[in-house]
Amino acid sequence: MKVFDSENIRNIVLVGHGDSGKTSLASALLYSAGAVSRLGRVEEGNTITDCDQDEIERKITISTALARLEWKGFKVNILDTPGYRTFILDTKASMVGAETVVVVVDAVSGVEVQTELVWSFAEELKLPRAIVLNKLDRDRASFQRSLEALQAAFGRSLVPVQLPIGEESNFKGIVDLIRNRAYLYETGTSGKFKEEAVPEELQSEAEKRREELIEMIAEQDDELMEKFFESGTLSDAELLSGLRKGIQSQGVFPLFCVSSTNNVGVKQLLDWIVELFPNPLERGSIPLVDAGSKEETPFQIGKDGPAAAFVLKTLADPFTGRINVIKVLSGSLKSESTLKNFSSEVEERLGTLQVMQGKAHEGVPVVHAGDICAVLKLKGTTTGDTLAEPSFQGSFKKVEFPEPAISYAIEPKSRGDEDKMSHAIGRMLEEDPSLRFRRESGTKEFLLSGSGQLHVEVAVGKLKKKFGVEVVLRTPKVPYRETITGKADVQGKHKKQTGGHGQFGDCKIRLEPRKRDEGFQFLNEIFGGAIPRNYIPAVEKGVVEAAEKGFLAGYPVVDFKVTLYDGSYHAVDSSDMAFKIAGSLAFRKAMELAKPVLLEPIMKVEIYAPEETAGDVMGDLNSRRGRILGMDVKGGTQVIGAKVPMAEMLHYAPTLTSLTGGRGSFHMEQSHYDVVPAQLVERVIEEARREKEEKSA
Ligand SMILES: Nc1nc2c(ncn2[C@@H]2O[C@H](COP(=O)(O)OP(=O)(O)OP(=O)(O)O)[C@@H](O)[C@H]2O)c(=O)[nH]1
Ligand SMILES: [Mg+2]
Repeated sequence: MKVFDSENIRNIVLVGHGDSGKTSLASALLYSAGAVSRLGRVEEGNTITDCDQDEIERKITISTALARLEWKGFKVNILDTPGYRTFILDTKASMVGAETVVVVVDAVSGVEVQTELVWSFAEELKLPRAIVLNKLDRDRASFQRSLEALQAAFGRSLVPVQLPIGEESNFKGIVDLIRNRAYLYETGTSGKFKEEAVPEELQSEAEKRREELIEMIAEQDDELMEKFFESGTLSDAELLSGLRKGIQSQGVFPLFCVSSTNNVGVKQLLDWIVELFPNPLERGSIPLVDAGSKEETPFQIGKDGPAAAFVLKTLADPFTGRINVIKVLSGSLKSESTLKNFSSEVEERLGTLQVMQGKAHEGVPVVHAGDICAVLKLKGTTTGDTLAEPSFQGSFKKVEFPEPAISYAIEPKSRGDEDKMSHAIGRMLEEDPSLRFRRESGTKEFLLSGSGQLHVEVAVGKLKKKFGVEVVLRTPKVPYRETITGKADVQGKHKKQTGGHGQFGDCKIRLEPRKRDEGFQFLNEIFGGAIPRNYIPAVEKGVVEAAEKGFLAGYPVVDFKVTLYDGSYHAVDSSDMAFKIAGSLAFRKAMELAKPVLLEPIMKVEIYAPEETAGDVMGDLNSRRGRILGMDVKGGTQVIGAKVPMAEMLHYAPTLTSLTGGRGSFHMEQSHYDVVPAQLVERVIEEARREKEEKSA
């Protein structure tokens, strides 16, 4: 396997809305460069980058895959990411691996919701961007309309460097505005083309667009601007170097034209990827946390210095074991070397470094700064970790994952498999840090959370296929809580005289509400030893235990203050146990008087729906006790923000699907707790009682 120097490497990440053609473009790039012998198709399940069984079955990308090709002496690493919102966090995490973000846009639909989202990720990560306008061969594809929408969304620094020749099914080539030449492709998907002069009917359009491009490039640099004012144009060399710089400094976002499935325009795109896009050493600084001071300092990818690499992604392969995809950010990494994991503090011995082609991998002796490779079977290393020679003394900043939107209660099909299930889920979490698994203390259920129904379903499918654990998913119970709205002042006395040793504990407490989320507070105001000091923790424990058991419907009581201000004791009969019981008794008595209420979790929901269905979606939200917070239109999609009680959102996904004809999606996270309206309280209490009976039956 060939080894490439940092300067001869280009790392690109393909991002975009679901179905825009990222995987097909990766396939066309690989085929055009001769890295594979046929043009893989998503429909046929034979692309290099949709290599997982689930991806092949569903015909969508679920998890980022890495592939590579060689073009004119350069190595291009391609990260093909998911476009579906449900999996978009994987996309974001993969973006840090590239120096150029290639935003793939469907020429029929133009700017879509996820186009904007991935653009905002790239902005946040300060990454250079290029746009590939794909599917120009489709009916109703439009260069003009797509360009207008793109410039409206992302500004006029987004400039075409190519024009399509022929429309829709007649799309057969491109005019390259940089070289001022035309490239006409043969029909079929061979990728064979002829270079010609710009066709006459496109000359005036090409000239106008070329001038716009030159002007935009001149604007990037004072010297070029001066030159442009003097001579009214730029030389080819200035155009090229100016465009390179403009892309790198994120002042220019070039737009390319292709049809991935017809393999048109792809070879010119390859030319420009290696000629215009920045190499890894030209990447702006990335944050590095010093191992000693824990301070963040800017770090520049460099060939010198100790070897260091960042783990972009961890895959759990049932056959190969753990695969870590890493990017070398400093020095050169050699096969069979020993590195320190600066995140988990373990020492890792690397085997042979592997370069990836989708699922397949192949050994290499050394990998230089900026290149991406894989290492197999590391013990204690996962996504976001830093592996380095001990003298490196630092770790790169991890990508943070927000709380997932949807939770399901999960349990193994066969009882007693809890441990096996937890273990398998643990392995899966390594691979997918946007999944979460926890036990909800309020309801005692195991919850598996993901960014959407599909995400959790795919995870459950994997549990079965990869780890042989079958589970059932249920709608999770709503973790209601209880609190008080009034005050109470009571005495709790526990006195028992049975045979030998008696029991005696006596306490007086005040119970008062606290603000939402202020939690529990216990104040001891006993003076003069009415209760000896060593019994006071027992009173508190009694209160806490009673509060956990709830009062109205068995849900934990939260946000209250207890002040213990008096009591009495017995020299012989008092004990921790007696005072604990007294504390519990006092608490329950106080609850009766303190106007208890039920609290329910309220979700912050964001819904994406086609504009024409927005009315129905909002009507439905109203019937779910939802409060609309705001509305926004993004490229034909209505974005609705709302707060809705969790209890009303448990079966929302199928409703949204039917309201929007399958085109809607949503995202939600817990916002806060609010009082359950009086007319619904009885129902919740009743349900809780029934459940308790079922359990004890
Ligand atoms: N006509 C036409 N169809 C295309 C083109 N590129 C992709 N497609 C089709 O569009 C569909 C989606 O293509 P993919 O490559 O899977 O899209 P993707 O962006 O990778 O999708 P996700 O990974 O699910 O986000 C497939 O049916 C492709 O055959 C193109 O240039 N022209
Ligand atoms: Mg894909």
